Amino acid sequence: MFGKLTLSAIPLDQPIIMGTCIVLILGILAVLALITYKRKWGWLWTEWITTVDHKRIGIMYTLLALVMLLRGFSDAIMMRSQQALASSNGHGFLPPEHYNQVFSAHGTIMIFFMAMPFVVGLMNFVVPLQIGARDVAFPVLNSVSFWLTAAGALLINLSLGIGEFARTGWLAYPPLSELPFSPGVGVDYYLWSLQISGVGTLLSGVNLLTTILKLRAPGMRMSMMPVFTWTALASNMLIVAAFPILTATFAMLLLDRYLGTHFFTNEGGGNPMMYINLIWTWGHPEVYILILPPFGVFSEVIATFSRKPLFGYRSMVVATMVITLLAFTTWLHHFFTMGSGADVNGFFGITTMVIAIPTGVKIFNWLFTMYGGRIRFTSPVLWTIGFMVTFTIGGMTGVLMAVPPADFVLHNSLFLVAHFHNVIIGGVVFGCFAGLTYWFPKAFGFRLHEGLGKAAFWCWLVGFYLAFMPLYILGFMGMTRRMNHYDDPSWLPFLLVAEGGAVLILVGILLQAFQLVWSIKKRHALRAGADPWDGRTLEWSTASPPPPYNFARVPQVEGLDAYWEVKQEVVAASREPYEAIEMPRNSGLGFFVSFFAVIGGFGMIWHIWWMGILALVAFFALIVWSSWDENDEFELSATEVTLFERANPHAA
Ligand code: HEM
Ligand SMILES: [Cu+2]
Repeated sequence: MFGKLTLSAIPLDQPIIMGTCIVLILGILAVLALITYKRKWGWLWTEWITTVDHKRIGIMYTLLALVMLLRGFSDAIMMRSQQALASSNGHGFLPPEHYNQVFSAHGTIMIFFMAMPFVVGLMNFVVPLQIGARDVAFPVLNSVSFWLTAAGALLINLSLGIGEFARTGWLAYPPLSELPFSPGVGVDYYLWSLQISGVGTLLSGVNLLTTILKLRAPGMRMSMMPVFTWTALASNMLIVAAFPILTATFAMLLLDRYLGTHFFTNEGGGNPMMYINLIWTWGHPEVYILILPPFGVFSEVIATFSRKPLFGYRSMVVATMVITLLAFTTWLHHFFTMGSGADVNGFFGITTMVIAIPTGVKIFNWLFTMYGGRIRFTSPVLWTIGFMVTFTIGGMTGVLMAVPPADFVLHNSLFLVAHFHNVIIGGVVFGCFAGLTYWFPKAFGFRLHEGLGKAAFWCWLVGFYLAFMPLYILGFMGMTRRMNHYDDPSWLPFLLVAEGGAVLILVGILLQAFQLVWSIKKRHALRAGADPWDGRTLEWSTASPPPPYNFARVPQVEGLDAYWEVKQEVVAASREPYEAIEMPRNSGLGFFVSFFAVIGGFGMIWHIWWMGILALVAFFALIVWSSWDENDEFELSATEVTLFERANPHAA
């Protein structure tokens, strides 16, 4: 009846896990009680859960990312503390099988449920506003995408209290992830959660791609698109091309585990290296899916706060597109040690180094934009400068590892761990924070407190260098990654410094949490108008927060930096009366579909076949049934539009 699920699935003997679970359950109950007490259920349902408004969906993605950042960071600080304690005779507080789950959980959650939702959330919120559109191309599908991502996040986090996390690292390499070596439910949690959220990501990619190609305001040729929109276009092209590979690869591993096929086994004609080739054919493009939109954020931030058009717009666009193409030609640099021979390794080493050229072009463009500009050193600018320095160091260590003989020495060492955190924190995370502080006033109508934001930035920056520079040295000293215990006492001082860095990052995160609470409390004093930064692109031409329809009159675009041009010209406001606007209706489809996805995934993970199959049938039935729903739009009357526009004056 309940498959493999018994009471012993709950790790009652593990005080750390049980303590965490109790705190989490109490926290969730408190939130639910508060919502009930304040009678906010109806509001939550109509304004958020069933919304199809791209801005609200973007905000929910970002919120999910911030919550998952806390989870991923808790794992990180546990690992840092373990390694600070587990030298020579010390054994730390995490036994090996638990440590393996912690690094797997950290990597998986940070990439799939922190970085991805953050980037997708920013794109969702900003892109339609930047191109002068009223929403994305398929608003209901957008909500389905978000809820599938949330479903994946929920499912994988259930493994904390029911069952276990995979111990196979963030990419679950076979043969370790095959049934004989990982008989528990950890890998199944991993696979089903990522399949569900992966479908969500793919659908969102299709949606944003269509939006950018089809819904640009009249007059906005592709050569007039803001750079963030260009990078979003590139990122979503990569999503559409790469995510099906991930889904197919995981599907094969699932078949191996559930039906005894031999795609990636060692025996029966299988080949584990096939998995590693496939997963990195997705995986290398994935790093560009994550980094290109932050490149776009930095471009917007630099242009705005230097009060200059971006230097080298065309070369920026070309560089972005070159990176997009090259992203698919470098996957083998993740396993030079496979033994494919000097020629193959040489080829992939060179393609990897070639990517440094368009990236360098971008760095110089940003520098030249700042050169001679009247720069305002706001916190988005600090994140950007922190990025330029940090990312350049990370990029150079990447080029170093693209040299196959060097990689043979550094492969799987802490040097690698330092390298990828160097680019992913210095690039993606800093970029997301820059974007968050930059567009926050647009989303909510008030700014985040600057002083607290700057303090958080400095904690993150200094904390990052303390936490990761020692790992480069440790890598050269021979310390491999994923170690629960070590016997070489000369490593300890470096690991202690790294622990200090992680604690400083923790202070940064706490400051950010405080910044959010404080800014909400002081929102009247921090109130921002439509255009708080003197922006250049269309999102700043509508009210903050924008009305559901974004633009009362669809803007007419005549060139690059569309809004900046308008501001220079002092155009007489149009006196034409407003017209009624067709709006998409709210939809519960995303929520219900994801509900069944969680139940279905849970059933499949625990081999509760009736539950898994029933829920998956319900999942598909709901999608098919909803496609007959034709009553999906309503009209917002001209009077309502006029009332809103009169109450919220803004330039265009
Ligand atoms: C915020 C501070 C962070 C700290 C202190 C930190 C620390 C660590 C540590 C100690 C490890 C394990 C190293 C080992 O193998 O021994 C690790 C692995 C990893 N981290 Fe982070 N990390 C942080 C942020 C991030 C972020 C933001 C991401 C991605 C967006 C990320 C992605 C990963 C991945 C993919 C792994 C590899 C997991 C594996 O071995 O399978 N980390 N991190
Ligand atoms: Cu790569």
